[in-house]
Amino acid sequence: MAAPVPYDPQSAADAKFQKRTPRPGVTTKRAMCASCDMYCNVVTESKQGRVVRVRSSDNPIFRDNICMKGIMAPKGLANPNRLMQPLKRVGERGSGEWEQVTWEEALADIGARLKSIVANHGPEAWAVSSSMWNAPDHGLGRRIMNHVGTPNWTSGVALCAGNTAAVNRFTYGWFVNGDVANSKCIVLLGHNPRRHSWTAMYNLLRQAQARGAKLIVADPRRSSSAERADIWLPIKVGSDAALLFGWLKVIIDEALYDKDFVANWTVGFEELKQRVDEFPLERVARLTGCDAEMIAEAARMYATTGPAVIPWTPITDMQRNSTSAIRLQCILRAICGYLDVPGGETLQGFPKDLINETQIEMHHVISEEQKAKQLGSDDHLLFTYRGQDCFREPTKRIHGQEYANIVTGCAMTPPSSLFRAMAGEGPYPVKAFFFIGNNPIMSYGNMRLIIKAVMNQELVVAHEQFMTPSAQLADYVLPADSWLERPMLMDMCGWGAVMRFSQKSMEPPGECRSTFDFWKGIAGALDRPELVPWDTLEDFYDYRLQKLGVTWEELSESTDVRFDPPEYRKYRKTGFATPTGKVELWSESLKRLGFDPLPYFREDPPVDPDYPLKLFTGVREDGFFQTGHRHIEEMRKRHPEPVAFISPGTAEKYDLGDGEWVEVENELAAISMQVEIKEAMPDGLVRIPHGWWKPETRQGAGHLSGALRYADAQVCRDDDDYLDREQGIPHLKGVACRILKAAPLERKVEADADAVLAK
Ligand SMILES: Nc1nc2c(c(=O)[nH]1)N[C@H]1C(S)=C(S)[C@@H](COP(=O)(O)OP(=O)(O)OC[C@H]3O[C@@H](n4cnc5c(=O)[nH]c(N)nc54)[C@H](O)[C@@H]3O)O[C@H]1N2
Ligand SMILES: Nc1nc2c(c(=O)[nH]1)N[C@H]1C(S)=C(S)[C@@H](COP(=O)(O)OP(=O)(O)OC[C@H]3O[C@@H](n4cnc5c(=O)[nH]c(N)nc54)[C@H](O)[C@@H]3O)O[C@H]1N2
Ligand code: SF4
Ligand SMILES: [Mo]
Repeated sequence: MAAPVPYDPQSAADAKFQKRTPRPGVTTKRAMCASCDMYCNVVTESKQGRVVRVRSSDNPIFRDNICMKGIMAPKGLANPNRLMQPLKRVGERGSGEWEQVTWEEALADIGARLKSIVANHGPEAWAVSSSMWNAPDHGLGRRIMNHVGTPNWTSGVALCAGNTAAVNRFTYGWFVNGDVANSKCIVLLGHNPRRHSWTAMYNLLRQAQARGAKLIVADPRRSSSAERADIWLPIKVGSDAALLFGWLKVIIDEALYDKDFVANWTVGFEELKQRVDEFPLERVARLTGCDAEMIAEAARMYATTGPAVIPWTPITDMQRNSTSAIRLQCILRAICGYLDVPGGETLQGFPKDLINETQIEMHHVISEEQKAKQLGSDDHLLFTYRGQDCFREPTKRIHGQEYANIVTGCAMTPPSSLFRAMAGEGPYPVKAFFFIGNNPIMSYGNMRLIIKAVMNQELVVAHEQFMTPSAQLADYVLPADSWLERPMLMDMCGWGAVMRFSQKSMEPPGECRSTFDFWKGIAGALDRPELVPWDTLEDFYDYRLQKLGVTWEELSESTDVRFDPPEYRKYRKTGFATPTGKVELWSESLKRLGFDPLPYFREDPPVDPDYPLKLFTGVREDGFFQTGHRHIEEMRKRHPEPVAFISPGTAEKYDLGDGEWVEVENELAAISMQVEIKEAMPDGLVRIPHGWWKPETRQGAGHLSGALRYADAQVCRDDDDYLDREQGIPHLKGVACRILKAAPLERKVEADADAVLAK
């Protein structure tokens, strides 16, 4: 989740709302679109109680932030596929047989069964997977889990921004928010915002380039950002960490770093220098496939055209070397003097006037003994409680609270460890699994293991808008409201010191309820109603805003965004929120946890002749958000089928034509897609799209509406070679595979699907 609003409170405060005069019979509301995790400020227009139009904000700083997914939201959410009633499974799990029940019946049964699981197996036998951008619960889920005593919470943020936040803390104690709007040089590692993908970020980048900022892009593909870049580094997939070592080599050898900052505010520069010396440019050129002189030129541009930013990128969140790749970005920012300066990488903290989400979560109430049981604490522990404990004291020292669950990624169970335990391969049994605003079987690595894990549960509960492949395996599917149908107060979970407001535009349809109501219901069903004492979301927001002495309603009527005044170089007064108070280039904390205290680079395993190609999952489609939106006809017209991109050279080598159906296969599974030959792709690389299923096709365990045929998560490996050591997240950028014409393998996919059904 990210919402890069310009870090420029003055312009936001001064922004004159040119509120348009509504047409007769039309009601307008200021809202935040949550059809993706960008959360653009928008305006909704309603007639007779229904939203009929979503348009961009009246606030000039957000004027251009609107994309087709946001525009299509009223239609997508009014789709006949929308879940309207609570459903209880009546046949076998995954049989697709349901009966309608009331919320009260569902909650009473869920509560009774959960209490019994907790009594018989311990609270840690209850796990939850949730993505706060889809289903913001403002920390209430964790609050209940912490009181019950289970640490086993995971999320899509494990592969997207939450893990980056957790890794950033190991260098300078917090997560940076790049001031793109005022930067002079921007580096995109893969990350490719477009008009319909991360629109607000795309607009910020375009504005920055228009006023002269340089753009450096590293991407194996000639992406649209690469085409606009001052320097494009056509990097080998998955080799970002090696590239950044090359940059450091140039910057240190040529003394382009900020000597005062390094001398006064860092520890471990000499040790870092030694490690960097292992990466002469010839080696880096071999590892990355890029020209050595071009690598050097990019490094010089980054170091000397400051202030520069390396905006957060999910590409380095999903690699075998993720922790090192992220640490190297942190180190570059620090030694080049870009931390906490205008146009650089701001360290903002929580919004000061708000009870923040970490405070709502109450991580101090779960006992140390229960925290120690968090799955993954013994191996891939970086974003678990045990890993993040290193920052309790320094965070208290600087931010006044011990815990900072930045982007909700700093007290998580690694997904791979969780799903193994749920499948019966862990240190203790997990018996109950809830997923809220998350499609878990398709959203991590090794989908078939996750299916096994879900099937192995005694209780599975989904809170969803649609009957996703994951929901098809639940015992209860409870219908969720949408961003049009609830008020929202977003802090950025510590990523930025900003509050953002979204008004409710219409009533939720049918029996759809908010995540707040879901957790309030669960608290009641567990006989702990006092944990969610507020009657409504608005009451809860009033509570969180009490320091300001205004109500949610008053505030949301007056503005859509509220920044804390920016402060720069705060570390000069307080130090950094690390154990040493400095930027830790060499990390004692990582060493104590059993990891390399410096970044390093694990090379790819040798090429297996059976799987000579490499695949990556990504390049988001304009019309969908992640695994969602496949039910919207207009969007499916744009992207009717899952498509694998390959280069003309690869097409020729394997005798494949445009539009031909193929199987992309590795040791885990085979998935079906159509080939699209793209000049922009390098030879040997296959792009597969994320999250494909077809809601119009057969539901239930054997098909899962096509997920068993198309979903990328089936070929995303989670064995040790393919997991980042420190975080345990899967490598989605460079997985060995082969491509075969469809005919013989079509049968294999069917056979595999049958095998899953038979289990
Ligand atoms: N294999 C693989 N795994 C990945 C990725 C990948 O490329 N490949 N990408 C990763 C990335 S970048 C991300 S961000 C994560 C995303 O992971 P998720 O957050 O799971 O994303 P979605 O697939 O969008 O699933 C969200 C679900 O929430 C539902 N939903 C939407 N709004 C609401 C709401 O208001 N309330 C409730 N209760 N439900 C709602 C939608 O119907 C949808 O089914 O996945 C990560 N996992
Ligand atoms: N329309 C739409 N917009 C979306 C989303 C969506 O589903 N639909 N999802 C949103 C979410 S949750 C996210 S996280 C973002 C993701 O959006 P981006 O960060 O832009 O990621 P991708 O589009 O997957 O890929 C971006 C680029 O990374 C390149 N790439 C692939 N592998 C590597 C590698 O190993 N190294 C480098 N340097 N580059 C590589 C690809 O060639 C591609 O050009 O998009 C957001 N925006
Ligand atoms: S980028 Fe599009 S879908 Fe995402 S929040 Fe903005 S308008 Fe909505
Ligand atoms: Mo993401």
